[in-house]
Amino acid sequence: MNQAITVPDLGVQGDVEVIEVNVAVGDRVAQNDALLVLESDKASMELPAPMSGIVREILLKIGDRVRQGDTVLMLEVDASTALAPALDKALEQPVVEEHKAVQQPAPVVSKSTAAALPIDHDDSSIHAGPAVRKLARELGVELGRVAPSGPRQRVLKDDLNAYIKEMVQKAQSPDFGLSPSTPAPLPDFSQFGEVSVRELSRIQALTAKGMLNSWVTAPQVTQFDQADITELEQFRKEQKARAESAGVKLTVLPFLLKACAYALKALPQLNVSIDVAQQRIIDKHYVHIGIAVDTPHGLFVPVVRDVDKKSILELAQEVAVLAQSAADKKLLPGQLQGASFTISSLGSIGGTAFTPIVNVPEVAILGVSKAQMQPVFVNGQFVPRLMLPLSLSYDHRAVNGAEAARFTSLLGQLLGDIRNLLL
Ligand code: CAO
Repeated sequence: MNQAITVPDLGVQGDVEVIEVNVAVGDRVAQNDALLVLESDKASMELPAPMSGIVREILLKIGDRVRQGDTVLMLEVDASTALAPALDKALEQPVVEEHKAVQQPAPVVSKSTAAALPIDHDDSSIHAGPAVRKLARELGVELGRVAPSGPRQRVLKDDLNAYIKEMVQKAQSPDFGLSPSTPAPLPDFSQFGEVSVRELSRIQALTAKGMLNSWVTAPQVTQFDQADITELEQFRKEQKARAESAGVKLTVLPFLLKACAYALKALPQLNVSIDVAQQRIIDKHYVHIGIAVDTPHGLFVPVVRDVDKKSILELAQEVAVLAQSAADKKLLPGQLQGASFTISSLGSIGGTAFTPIVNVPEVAILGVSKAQMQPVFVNGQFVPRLMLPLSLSYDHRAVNGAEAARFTSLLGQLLGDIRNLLL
């Protein structure tokens, strides 16, 4: 049996515009499925199916204007539901969705038409139908966050689905959804000039992921300082030949390792991890220091264990072995784990300072730049001194600025007179 579905009393003067047609000829609709969305100058309304059936003919299109009594479509009504008592009840007691901003008389319905359900234009003027609003409420989605694609900035069900899909993808992405925003797609660079494309190596991909994780997890500050290593350098040069005869290349790095181990024991606040989720600090009673090693395959950070218990020569030897293993891609997974602090030395390359990124879950990293001869004012006169630039980045959730400044100043004292390391 075909039934003409007509526009009910909308409670508005004159005609209204059809802004959505939600069905097509041949569609099966259930009772209360949205057939159309109508919009007056005051409100939008969904026209729900008064009964279930199959759409046989649609008599209007988007943009048409209709008024009470106009036929909207022909519905082939299911014999079983046409006479269902529930239908009578539904037609006599229309469901009216909350309608905050616009005062609207309750729609009057007849048995040949269903109630048009007013759609609220809430305080922030978000346009969306009752079904979309209901779904958003159930899923806890703030409709204001969903980009609308419907006419007059209307949020459609597809928009809500797209938003939810994007959120789920972000949460499941390799960066754990921590990325502050999804990067914009890259332009086609070939329009600007010749380009070629290379795949990221595994180590480059891991480094990128680790850096992003550190960047978005730890609020970081960098403390700059300088250490006077004039005497240290003199001592190093004196010992270099002796070290070489033992097969060891003696650079500044093992001294830095030793000084950092000493400072980490003296100021253990920098030798911790912070666990914000569990509201606790984990104090490390060991001193394992990672060394950033630059290789043609990418950046590796092998770990020197128990730095506080090893001699300068032992440390020099171990760094050389680890750096060679990194270059040969022969580091074992265990050699890349367990650091409680990191040193990144760019001193052999150059630069005056930089801001290293904390290797989370560690809470501090020391960046070292190139030592330079500088005039330093000592006892009333300028004297040439070899000054080593130090850049200590720290996770400000776990380390206070004062602690960081004490740390670099202690490093300055230790490196300024390495006899301090013996104490
Ligand atoms: N100031 C001045 N000279 C320095 C110096 C400094 N801060 N640090 C090292 N040098 C000197 C060394 O003393 C050595 O000089 P000599 O040949 O006269 O003895 C020379 O520079 C070369 O040192 P090196 O690089 O062979 O050895 P190292 O112990 O200083 O460093 C290693 C070892 C593995 C850390 C280094 O080779 C390396 O890979 N550095 C890069 C680390 C990096 O990429 N960090 C960035 C990470 S974040 O992107």
